[in-house]
Amino acid sequence: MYDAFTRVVSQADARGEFLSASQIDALSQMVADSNKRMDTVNRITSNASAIVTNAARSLFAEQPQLIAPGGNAYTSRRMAACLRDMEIILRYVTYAIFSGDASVLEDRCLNGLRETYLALGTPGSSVAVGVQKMKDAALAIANDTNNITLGDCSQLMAEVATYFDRAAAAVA
Ligand code: PEB
Repeated sequence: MYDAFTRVVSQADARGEFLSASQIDALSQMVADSNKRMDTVNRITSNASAIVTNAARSLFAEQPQLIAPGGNAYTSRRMAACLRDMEIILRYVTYAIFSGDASVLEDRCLNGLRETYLALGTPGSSVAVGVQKMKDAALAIANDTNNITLGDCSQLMAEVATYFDRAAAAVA
Protein backbone atom coordinates (compact mmCIF):
# COMPACT_ATOMS: atom_id res chain seq x y z
CA MET A 1 0.00 0.00 0.00
CA TYR A 2 1.47 3.28 -1.19
CA ASP A 3 0.68 6.93 -0.74
CA ALA A 4 1.91 9.64 -3.09
CA PHE A 5 5.16 9.94 -1.08
CA THR A 6 6.03 6.27 -0.62
CA ARG A 7 5.21 5.62 -4.29
CA VAL A 8 7.83 8.18 -5.38
CA VAL A 9 10.37 6.80 -2.90
CA SER A 10 9.80 3.27 -4.10
CA GLN A 11 10.17 4.26 -7.76
CA ALA A 12 13.38 6.20 -7.07
CA ASP A 13 14.78 3.31 -5.02
CA ALA A 14 13.97 0.81 -7.79
CA ARG A 15 16.19 2.90 -10.08
CA GLY A 16 18.81 3.52 -7.38
CA GLU A 17 18.36 7.27 -7.77
CA PHE A 18 17.86 10.23 -5.48
CA LEU A 19 14.48 11.95 -5.62
CA SER A 20 14.37 14.25 -8.63
CA ALA A 21 13.58 17.96 -8.46
CA SER A 22 10.36 17.42 -10.39
CA GLN A 23 9.24 14.69 -7.99
CA ILE A 24 9.94 16.93 -5.02
CA ASP A 25 8.13 19.85 -6.69
CA ALA A 26 5.07 17.72 -7.40
CA LEU A 27 4.89 16.47 -3.80
CA SER A 28 5.48 19.95 -2.46
CA GLN A 29 2.56 21.21 -4.59
CA MET A 30 0.45 18.41 -3.18
CA VAL A 31 1.28 19.53 0.36
CA ALA A 32 0.48 23.15 -0.53
CA ASP A 33 -2.95 22.02 -1.78
CA SER A 34 -3.59 19.60 1.07
CA ASN A 35 -6.47 21.58 2.61
CA LYS A 36 -8.46 20.99 -0.58
CA ARG A 37 -7.76 17.28 -0.32
CA MET A 38 -8.73 17.08 3.36
CA ASP A 39 -11.90 19.10 2.75
CA THR A 40 -12.84 16.76 -0.09
CA VAL A 41 -12.31 13.65 2.03
CA ASN A 42 -14.21 15.26 4.89
CA ARG A 43 -17.19 16.21 2.74
CA ILE A 44 -17.47 12.81 1.07
CA THR A 45 -16.99 10.98 4.38
CA SER A 46 -19.61 12.98 6.21
CA ASN A 47 -22.12 12.55 3.38
CA ALA A 48 -21.31 8.88 2.73
CA SER A 49 -24.69 7.43 3.66
CA ALA A 50 -26.57 9.96 1.49
CA ILE A 51 -24.20 9.29 -1.41
CA VAL A 52 -24.72 5.52 -1.10
CA THR A 53 -28.50 5.54 -0.62
CA ASN A 54 -29.20 8.09 -3.36
CA ALA A 55 -26.98 6.22 -5.84
CA ALA A 56 -28.66 2.92 -4.95
CA ARG A 57 -32.16 4.41 -5.24
CA SER A 58 -31.32 5.82 -8.65
CA LEU A 59 -29.76 2.50 -9.75
CA PHE A 60 -32.90 0.58 -8.72
CA ALA A 61 -35.12 3.13 -10.49
CA GLU A 62 -33.17 2.55 -13.70
CA GLN A 63 -32.82 -1.22 -13.26
CA PRO A 64 -36.00 -2.31 -11.41
CA GLN A 65 -35.30 -5.97 -12.22
CA LEU A 66 -32.66 -5.86 -9.46
CA ILE A 67 -35.31 -5.40 -6.76
CA ALA A 68 -38.04 -7.52 -8.39
CA PRO A 69 -38.54 -11.07 -7.04
CA GLY A 70 -35.50 -13.12 -8.10
CA GLY A 71 -33.42 -9.95 -8.64
CA ASN A 72 -29.90 -9.51 -7.33
CA ALA A 73 -30.96 -7.04 -4.65
CA TYR A 74 -34.26 -8.79 -3.85
CA THR A 75 -34.88 -9.70 -0.18
CA SER A 76 -33.54 -7.43 2.49
CA ARG A 77 -30.45 -9.62 2.92
CA ARG A 78 -29.30 -8.97 -0.65
CA MET A 79 -30.36 -5.32 -0.50
CA ALA A 80 -28.27 -4.93 2.65
CA ALA A 81 -25.30 -6.66 0.96
CA CYS A 82 -25.64 -4.32 -2.01
CA LEU A 83 -25.73 -1.14 0.07
CA ARG A 84 -22.82 -2.46 2.12
CA ASP A 85 -20.78 -3.16 -1.04
CA MET A 86 -21.36 0.37 -2.31
CA GLU A 87 -20.34 1.77 1.06
CA ILE A 88 -17.17 -0.36 1.11
CA ILE A 89 -16.20 0.88 -2.36
CA LEU A 90 -16.86 4.52 -1.38
CA ARG A 91 -14.82 4.08 1.80
CA TYR A 92 -11.80 2.78 -0.14
CA VAL A 93 -12.17 5.64 -2.63
CA THR A 94 -11.92 8.10 0.27
CA TYR A 95 -8.74 6.33 1.44
CA ALA A 96 -7.28 6.68 -2.06
CA ILE A 97 -8.15 10.38 -2.20
CA PHE A 98 -6.57 10.90 1.21
CA SER A 99 -3.40 9.00 0.20
CA GLY A 100 -3.21 10.52 -3.26
CA ASP A 101 -2.67 7.00 -4.58
CA ALA A 102 -4.98 4.24 -5.81
CA SER A 103 -3.03 1.29 -4.40
CA VAL A 104 -5.08 0.92 -1.20
CA LEU A 105 -8.25 0.83 -3.32
CA GLU A 106 -6.75 -1.58 -5.84
CA ASP A 107 -5.11 -3.98 -3.38
CA ARG A 108 -7.71 -4.16 -0.64
CA CYS A 109 -10.99 -3.64 -2.44
CA LEU A 110 -10.89 -4.12 -6.22
CA ASN A 111 -8.42 -7.00 -6.45
CA GLY A 112 -10.52 -10.08 -7.23
CA LEU A 113 -13.83 -8.23 -6.95
CA ARG A 114 -14.85 -9.00 -10.55
CA GLU A 115 -14.31 -12.72 -9.87
CA THR A 116 -16.27 -12.47 -6.60
CA TYR A 117 -19.26 -10.97 -8.42
CA LEU A 118 -18.96 -13.55 -11.16
CA ALA A 119 -19.03 -16.34 -8.57
CA LEU A 120 -21.99 -14.75 -6.75
CA GLY A 121 -23.94 -14.16 -9.95
CA THR A 122 -24.09 -10.43 -9.10
CA PRO A 123 -24.08 -8.23 -12.21
CA GLY A 124 -20.81 -6.28 -12.10
CA SER A 125 -22.07 -3.91 -14.78
CA SER A 126 -24.88 -2.84 -12.42
CA VAL A 127 -22.38 -2.32 -9.60
CA ALA A 128 -20.36 -0.15 -12.02
CA VAL A 129 -23.44 1.99 -12.72
CA GLY A 130 -23.93 2.42 -8.97
CA VAL A 131 -20.28 3.48 -8.60
CA GLN A 132 -20.66 6.06 -11.39
CA LYS A 133 -23.69 7.47 -9.61
CA MET A 134 -21.69 7.73 -6.38
CA LYS A 135 -18.98 9.53 -8.37
CA ASP A 136 -21.44 12.15 -9.67
CA ALA A 137 -22.85 12.74 -6.19
CA ALA A 138 -19.42 12.86 -4.52
CA LEU A 139 -18.07 15.34 -7.07
CA ALA A 140 -21.13 17.55 -6.69
CA ILE A 141 -20.69 17.57 -2.91
CA ALA A 142 -16.92 18.11 -3.08
CA ASN A 143 -17.33 20.92 -5.62
CA ASP A 144 -20.03 22.75 -3.67
CA THR A 145 -18.76 26.33 -3.40
CA ASN A 146 -20.81 27.13 -0.29
CA ASN A 147 -18.89 27.80 2.93
CA ILE A 148 -15.50 27.33 1.37
CA THR A 149 -12.56 29.47 0.31
CA LEU A 150 -12.84 29.62 -3.47
CA GLY A 151 -9.95 28.12 -5.38
CA ASP A 152 -9.13 25.95 -8.37
CA CYS A 153 -9.93 22.33 -7.52
CA SER A 154 -10.10 21.03 -11.07
CA GLN A 155 -6.95 18.92 -10.82
CA LEU A 156 -8.02 17.32 -7.54
CA MET A 157 -11.55 16.67 -8.84
CA ALA A 158 -10.09 14.99 -11.93
CA GLU A 159 -7.98 12.80 -9.63
CA VAL A 160 -11.03 11.94 -7.47
CA ALA A 161 -12.93 10.95 -10.62
CA THR A 162 -10.17 8.51 -11.61
CA TYR A 163 -10.59 6.52 -8.37
CA PHE A 164 -14.33 6.02 -9.01
CA ASP A 165 -13.58 5.21 -12.66
CA ARG A 166 -11.06 2.56 -11.61
CA ALA A 167 -13.60 0.98 -9.27
CA ALA A 168 -16.29 0.95 -11.97
CA ALA A 169 -13.88 -0.44 -14.58
CA ALA A 170 -12.73 -3.17 -12.17
CA VAL A 171 -16.22 -4.70 -11.98
CA ALA A 172 -17.92 -3.66 -15.25
C1 PEB B 1 -17.82 -7.91 -1.98
N1 PEB B 1 -20.19 -8.76 -2.02
C2 PEB B 1 -20.89 -9.86 -1.66
C3 PEB B 1 -19.99 -10.84 -1.11
C4 PEB B 1 -18.72 -10.25 -1.14
C5 PEB B 1 -18.89 -8.96 -1.70
C6 PEB B 1 -17.41 -10.87 -0.67
C7 PEB B 1 -20.34 -12.25 -0.63
C8 PEB B 1 -20.43 -12.36 0.86
C9 PEB B 1 -21.58 -11.58 1.43
O1 PEB B 1 -22.72 -11.72 0.96
O2 PEB B 1 -21.34 -10.79 2.33
N2 PEB B 1 -16.95 -7.71 0.28
C10 PEB B 1 -17.57 -6.99 -0.80
C11 PEB B 1 -16.55 -5.96 -1.14
C12 PEB B 1 -15.42 -6.17 -0.38
C13 PEB B 1 -15.71 -7.28 0.51
C14 PEB B 1 -16.77 -4.88 -2.16
C15 PEB B 1 -14.19 -5.37 -0.44
C16 PEB B 1 -13.22 -5.40 0.48
O3 PEB B 1 -14.94 -7.75 1.38
N3 PEB B 1 -26.51 -6.61 -5.71
C17 PEB B 1 -27.15 -5.86 -6.66
C18 PEB B 1 -26.39 -4.69 -7.02
C19 PEB B 1 -25.13 -4.80 -6.16
C20 PEB B 1 -25.32 -6.05 -5.37
C21 PEB B 1 -26.08 -4.69 -8.50
C22 PEB B 1 -24.63 -2.34 -6.10
O4 PEB B 1 -28.25 -6.14 -7.16
C23 PEB B 1 -24.37 -6.53 -4.49
C24 PEB B 1 -24.95 -3.56 -5.28
N4 PEB B 1 -23.08 -8.14 -3.17
C25 PEB B 1 -24.28 -7.75 -3.70
C26 PEB B 1 -25.26 -8.70 -3.30
C27 PEB B 1 -24.61 -9.69 -2.57
C28 PEB B 1 -23.24 -9.31 -2.48
C29 PEB B 1 -22.30 -10.07 -1.79
C30 PEB B 1 -26.74 -8.68 -3.59
C31 PEB B 1 -25.22 -10.92 -1.98
C32 PEB B 1 -25.22 -11.97 -3.06
C33 PEB B 1 -25.99 -13.21 -2.66
O5 PEB B 1 -25.75 -13.70 -1.54
O6 PEB B 1 -26.80 -13.63 -3.48
